[in-house]
Amino acid sequence: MDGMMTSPGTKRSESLFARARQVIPGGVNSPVRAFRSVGGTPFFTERADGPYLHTAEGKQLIDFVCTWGPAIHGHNAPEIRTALEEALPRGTSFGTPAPAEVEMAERLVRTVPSAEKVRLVNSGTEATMSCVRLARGFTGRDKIIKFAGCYHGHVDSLLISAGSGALTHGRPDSAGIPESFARETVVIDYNDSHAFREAFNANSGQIAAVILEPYPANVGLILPHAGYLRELRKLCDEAGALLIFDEVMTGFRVAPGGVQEAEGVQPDLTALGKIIGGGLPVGAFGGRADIMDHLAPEGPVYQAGTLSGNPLAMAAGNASLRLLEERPPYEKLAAFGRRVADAATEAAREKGIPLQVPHSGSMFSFFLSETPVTNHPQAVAADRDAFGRLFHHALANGVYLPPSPFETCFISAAHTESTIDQTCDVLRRGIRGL
Ligand code: HOZ
Repeated sequence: MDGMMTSPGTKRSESLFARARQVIPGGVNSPVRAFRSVGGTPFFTERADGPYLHTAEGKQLIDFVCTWGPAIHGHNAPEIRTALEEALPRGTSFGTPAPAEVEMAERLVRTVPSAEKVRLVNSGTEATMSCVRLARGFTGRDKIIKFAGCYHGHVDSLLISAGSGALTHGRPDSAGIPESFARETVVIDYNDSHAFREAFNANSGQIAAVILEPYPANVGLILPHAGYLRELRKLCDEAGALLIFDEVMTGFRVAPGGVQEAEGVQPDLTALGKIIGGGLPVGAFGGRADIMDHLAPEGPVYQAGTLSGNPLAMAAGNASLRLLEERPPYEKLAAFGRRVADAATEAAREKGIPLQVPHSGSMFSFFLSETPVTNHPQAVAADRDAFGRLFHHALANGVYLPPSPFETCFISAAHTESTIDQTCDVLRRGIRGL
């Protein structure tokens, strides 16, 4: 494949990036896209189809970012495109209730184990922000517990010790967040039950909610110790705090019902996004009916949105979820995930290179680390320069990994045996050359 897919030329992308930097801060509309963690100029994408991105230079890349998760059916899936084409002539926004949002809500309630009622929003950030406000309104308490390295979008009270772009750019605590807000957020390490108990003891009767990505996936991918999520559930119940799962990345990804289905642990509230929009901007949050009914107009917690339940977004999202029901890709995705992880791990073992490849279904990441990574301090201690070299080797050979070790790779149903074989081959050679 080296001969066929040499390193993407960057001339047009460089010129676009130079123009972008004049008018967009950092030249990007979301920081990780700037490639600061791995170096170099980001390529621009002209179009995307199936498992491939096609760059502004006309190069084809096997894509393991999958638009940061949503593209579980691959890019430009015909069924989603058709649904959009059918919806478009009926109008782009109504500002009234519409049938497709009921279909979406029913589908979410049917599939996500803990969701008795849901509300639709426009992004994962809105979903987590609304969960936190609702939890505070419901419990009458102010403090929340979050986990270092977990990223819940750019919500003020959650952008503290955050993962994803915040971590990539070395600023896990964003400027612009008042100290008084930050004081309401208690941060602890994931997978540490002792720290969790201590946090509750130190803030007795004050914790409204505990929010986490049940599989943290914005710090690389981290998996829970056996029984850990169950223990969080139990301690939340004892303390009268709500448990919020941010399943924006894992919902409909690790299983249709997300981690809560896979692990059999039910939160009180769940934030969703990405896959449920089929590539259009959608988020949702849902949970126990008695909690959700605290939302306006039923209750005192205000939340609203002009474009919430947008008919085009609902059309794409319903088509995406319908496809998952009709042709569940989960077994195939998990088999592909295992193959990539095994190929990389084996190549590293042969050469004595310290590498961990945590994976769950179609999600995986790379930590250049001697020992398994179970929390944020271990993730940031892994060798980031080596990750950057692996990233650039892959890119030069036609494989696009996320441009930061603090993100997660995704596989889509449009990936084929042959694209996975090519990827394993590229990774083996990249790892041997580290
Ligand atoms: N930070 C998000 C992924 N973990 C989105 C990144 C992007 O869209 O650039």
